[in-house]
Amino acid sequence: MSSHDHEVEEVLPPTPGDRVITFLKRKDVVQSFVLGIFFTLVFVILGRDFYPKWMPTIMSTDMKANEALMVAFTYISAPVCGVVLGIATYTFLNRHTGDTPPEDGPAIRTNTPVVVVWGIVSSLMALLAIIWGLVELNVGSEAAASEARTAMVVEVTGSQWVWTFKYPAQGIETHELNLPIDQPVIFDVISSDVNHSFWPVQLGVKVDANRLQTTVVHTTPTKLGAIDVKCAELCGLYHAYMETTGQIMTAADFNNWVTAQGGHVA
Ligand SMILES: [Cu+2]
Repeated sequence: MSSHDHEVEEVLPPTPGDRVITFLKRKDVVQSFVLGIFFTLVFVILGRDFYPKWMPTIMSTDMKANEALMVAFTYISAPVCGVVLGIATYTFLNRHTGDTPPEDGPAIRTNTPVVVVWGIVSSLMALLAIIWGLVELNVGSEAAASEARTAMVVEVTGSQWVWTFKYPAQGIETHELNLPIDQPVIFDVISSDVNHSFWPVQLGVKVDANRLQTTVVHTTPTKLGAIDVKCAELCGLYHAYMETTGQIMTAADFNNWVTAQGGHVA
């Protein structure tokens, strides 16, 4: 390179566009990016095909909605996890190469384009989550309003450390939560002592059980089989053991069970 060429280079400072192109051509940046895309795809595949398999069985429309939400949020977060893991992996694989690390670019906090882009992107993500949540809430309460007349009521009482289920229309009280399939159900939830949280896992609903204040949650079981009922609010020494089971049954089986408990078919 002649001294003349050298002078010309120094006279023209790199434009922001040049700096971006130089940055994107860097070997470490390209390789981290490729690794980032690889890990993003891994998370997308895990989120679509594997995570749902590890969830509790879907036995209501609420649980189905929970699954859809989890899958969507996995997709949204996949590029973030992918890029971070890509950079970490590149760094790990090249830790012994002895290269001098490239000089730092401008700090992120003073880099206006980065701040603006990231501000907008993260706001849109937060907005999506809020709107999604509000729509789901609204769908749930509309469905509840239309089902209120036909719904079966179960009065749920949490107490240290046992769940009690009272079926007022059937006149029975038990500690196992049996429900007929495809029958809307309203849970009136209350506590007789400290705060608990009523969580019939496979039905995809969870609500606080407070003293003196009934909280209401509704769902419709859509699949036959066993369910787990847990307490999801730390409530004392045996909180971890405050769990029971139940069955989603056919209407006929449910009526037989009610009769066997000494109740009457509603
Ligand atoms: Cu508890």
